[in-house]
Amino acid sequence: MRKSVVSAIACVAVFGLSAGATAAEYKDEYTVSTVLPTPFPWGQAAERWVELVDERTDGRVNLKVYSGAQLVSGNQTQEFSALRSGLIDFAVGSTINWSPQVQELNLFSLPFLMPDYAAIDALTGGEVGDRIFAAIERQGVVPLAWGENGFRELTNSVRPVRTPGDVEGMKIRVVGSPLFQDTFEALGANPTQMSWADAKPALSTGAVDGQENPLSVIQIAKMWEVGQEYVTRWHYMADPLIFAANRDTWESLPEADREIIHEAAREAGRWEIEKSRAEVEDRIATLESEGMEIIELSDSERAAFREATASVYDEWAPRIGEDLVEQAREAVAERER
Ligand code: X2X
Repeated sequence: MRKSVVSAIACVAVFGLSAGATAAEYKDEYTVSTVLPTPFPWGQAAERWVELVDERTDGRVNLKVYSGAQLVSGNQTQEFSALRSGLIDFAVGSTINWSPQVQELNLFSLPFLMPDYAAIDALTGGEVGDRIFAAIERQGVVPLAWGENGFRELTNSVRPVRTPGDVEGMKIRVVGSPLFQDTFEALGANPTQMSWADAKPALSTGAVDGQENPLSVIQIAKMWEVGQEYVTRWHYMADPLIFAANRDTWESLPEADREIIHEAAREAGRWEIEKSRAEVEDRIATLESEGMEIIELSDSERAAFREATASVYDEWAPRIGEDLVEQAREAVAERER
């Protein structure tokens, strides 16, 4: 035994230097988890990242997208834990899906906090965004860049929704997030938490009457095919996407590659945000041509939903951090438009 220890030390002494000086050891493949694949903007963001990294590292860093949260058997709210533990190397994830592990991410789910794109940008691009990234780091994951799933709108198969009273008693599929449960309960609806994988089947059998997702998702997933007739554009919240890395994977990579991956994530994120915002009008036209009725709310109609969900702030601001919520409100109020 002693001899083997000695020879091991000798090996390190002989080969240690050269091993350190040669190229880092790369995995054959690094996994990138997403929920939605291409052609959803979310999947496109991840694919763009993969392409840029491939090009700029001359194939040294081989990222591969696994969509449908398949690396966590479709349990999208487990994605962050898997990213932290190393089961997943990289991810482009929604703030909603990671909020059970990172309380601060619930900020973006607060109803009617962000009225427009400028408000989202004021948060993600400012000190609030830095604080959110710091919270993710504290949870053991390396945040790299922002993307966007989009303003989430309400669809249903029952009736046009213009007032909180219209959603009363409606069975609504929501993501597995306790805050969403509270928002829809505050409206008098009957929310059911389920993964994206279960959402369309539940809509098509009529197990639920409605759901909420960005227009891109409503269109690409062809929600009209599962009986969804009405879309209410209430813009009650928008979920940013976050590009991130497992910490050990990140630290195993040479500094130069980390820089490339980081910059590629920023570029892919910016590209996807711009593109998905630019596509909204076309999406609406498609939904209309497929026979969906689009309900636009007036300011006062939207205010009625805001008032009906105000209790969510009382419940959630302490968990998110009162000062973070306050800082976010100020950043939104002072945003440049
Ligand atoms: O499950 C959803 O609704 C989705 C696809 O938008 C998210 O992953 C947050």
